[in-house]
Amino acid sequence: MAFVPIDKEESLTEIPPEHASSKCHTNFISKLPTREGWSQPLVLYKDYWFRPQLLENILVAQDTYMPRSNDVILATQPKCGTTWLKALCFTIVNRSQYSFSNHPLLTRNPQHVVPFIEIRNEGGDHNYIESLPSPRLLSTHMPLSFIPIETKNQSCRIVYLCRDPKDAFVSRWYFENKLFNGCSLDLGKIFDMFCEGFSPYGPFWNHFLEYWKASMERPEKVMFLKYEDIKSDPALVVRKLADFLGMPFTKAEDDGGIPEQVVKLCDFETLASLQVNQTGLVRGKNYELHNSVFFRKGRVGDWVNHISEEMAGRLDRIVQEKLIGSGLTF
Ligand code: PAP
Repeated sequence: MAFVPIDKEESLTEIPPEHASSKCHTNFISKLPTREGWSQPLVLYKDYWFRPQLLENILVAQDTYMPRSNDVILATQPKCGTTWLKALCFTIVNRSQYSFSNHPLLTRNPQHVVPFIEIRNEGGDHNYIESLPSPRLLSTHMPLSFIPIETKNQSCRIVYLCRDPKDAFVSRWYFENKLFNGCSLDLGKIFDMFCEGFSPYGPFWNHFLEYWKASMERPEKVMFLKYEDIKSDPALVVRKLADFLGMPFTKAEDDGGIPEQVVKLCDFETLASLQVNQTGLVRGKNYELHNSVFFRKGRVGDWVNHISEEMAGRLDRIVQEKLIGSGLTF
């Protein structure tokens, strides 16, 4: 299987595409239960909370995305390591195309080389994904049950990445305050909401569990990863990813240290120090997003610097209770 690299500059936007059903979706969304507390009110749809604009994009994607059996989908709860997973998988599947010294990731943010299914490019062109040649490397924050795979009888491969909820929470708090200029969310208040499952794409435990169960049932199709496991042995995970993606490293590649070079290129320090990730911008119709918002600390356990032991214990107990019996633990 040869993945075709994306040459067109892709950018992220939360602006919904011009779509015939868009107005209809807007009306539908305006009638959904709404709750305030985050930087924007969230709406509840099929037991998950979303920003209204993103839900609109999801509904459009459900109408327009035509899964192909050889699609590979990188799925994450936001702030669980999407940028890293995109960089790793893009580098693994395109390793025969690019040398490490002249690699697209040296000049483009990882978020832009793997397009989201539901978040459209700047022009709002929802046909962009359909115009990509197979096999496609795509990404999503959608819960598994929202991806129109099963319904269209396709069986794409999915790589899911999750993270210790305490670190994902802290990362979300920073991101939210940076993304929405002037927004200053009270950490204690949004922690309470997060613990209730009220957060964008939350409850996070249901998001985790949907993919976890699928990975137990169909391990050849759904690979489940934890951010902490990549941190502890990145080269091992890179090898496992290459196997899962049907592109195992040859003995010569292994002997030549290619997995380690993939790790190095996609390492937080390497990517965060690049000019494109320090000063680059993504423009949407009514906002600008700095590439740097995707790089903060990139550490395991940074929560200790932001939430108390008592808060951590409370969240840990909730997570334990929600995941009980599933076999998934943190
Ligand atoms: P998204 O959900 O908005 O798409 P995502 O990449 O999941 O973004 O979240 C960003 C987090 O991943 C940040 O975590 P932090 O706030 O705890 O620091 C960011 O630093 C981290 N991150 C980005 N790139 C890497 C990388 N190459 N290695 C490890 N962590 C990374």
